[in-house]
Amino acid sequence: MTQNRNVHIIGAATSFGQPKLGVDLGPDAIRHAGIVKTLSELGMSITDRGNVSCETDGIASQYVNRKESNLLNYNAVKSFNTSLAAEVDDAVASGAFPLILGGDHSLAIGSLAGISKHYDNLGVIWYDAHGDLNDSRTSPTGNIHGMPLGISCGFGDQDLVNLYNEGQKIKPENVVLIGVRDLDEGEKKYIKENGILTFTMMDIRVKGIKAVVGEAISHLSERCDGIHLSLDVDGLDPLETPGTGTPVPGGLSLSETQLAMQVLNVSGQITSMDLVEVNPLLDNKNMTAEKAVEIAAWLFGKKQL
Ligand code: B3U
Ligand code: MN
Ligand code: MN
Repeated sequence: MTQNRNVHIIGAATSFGQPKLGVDLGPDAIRHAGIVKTLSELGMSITDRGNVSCETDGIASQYVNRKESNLLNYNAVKSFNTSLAAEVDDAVASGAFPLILGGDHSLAIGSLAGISKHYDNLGVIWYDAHGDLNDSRTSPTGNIHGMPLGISCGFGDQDLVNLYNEGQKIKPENVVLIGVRDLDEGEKKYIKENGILTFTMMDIRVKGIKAVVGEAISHLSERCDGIHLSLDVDGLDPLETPGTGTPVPGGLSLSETQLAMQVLNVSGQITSMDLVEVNPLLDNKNMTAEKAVEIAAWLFGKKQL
């Protein structure tokens, strides 16, 4: 397979999945850092579909709109992701590679709902410091950005599981976690019970990122008809990407991430991507958005020489 060169950028300007202000400005920060120009210069055909608009309860209700006791902004997350899923579905139906810019990671509920409709067995590489496998009972925060991978696997709030189309969107055996170093107890249990292929930072230190990404690709390409890359910039070390809401020390370096993206590019297997958790209000001179552009460029074939 060679990578699809027709790329549709979709802005997912949401901050509803967590409480910090500014992550909804992530898509525009990535645009200001030159995503369209950079990918165009690599020979991609780029369409920027703008930011997804949707009816939500409004920012003022952000801190009070809870279903039950502990799912922050539940209604807004549901409504936003329903609109996002339709937009992503439309991009894939038109034959494009959807590149979803975030925005907090709860947006993956909608992106995976829209994308998975087009595959029998979608694989997912989750490049993140976190597992994002909580549900309302295991979550220490009630923040839905810590839940999208679990929800997409059919675990947790059933209205979110069934969002856009009925049922589980991906199978746990089709998921690979890369870069994790901050897992909650319930997430560890879920990983073990469901046999999710997981590469912690320690595994990466031992094996090297090139071997890890190679294993991820061979695990998924055997069984999957497409592979979605969901890349949370907090997978990288906060020294590289400080503009993010929940930084965790001891992460991947920029050059390891470059190598990871180059291996994925050479594989030709990646069919869609989320680039999430860029928060310009927490950043230093937009450097995190600039790194996000670099990361996308390597995935789309940028070479050093
Ligand atoms: N696991 C914690 C923290 C967290 C998850 N994802 C992010 N932070 N970005 C939680 O809230 O579920
Ligand atoms: Mn995440
Ligand atoms: Mn994370």
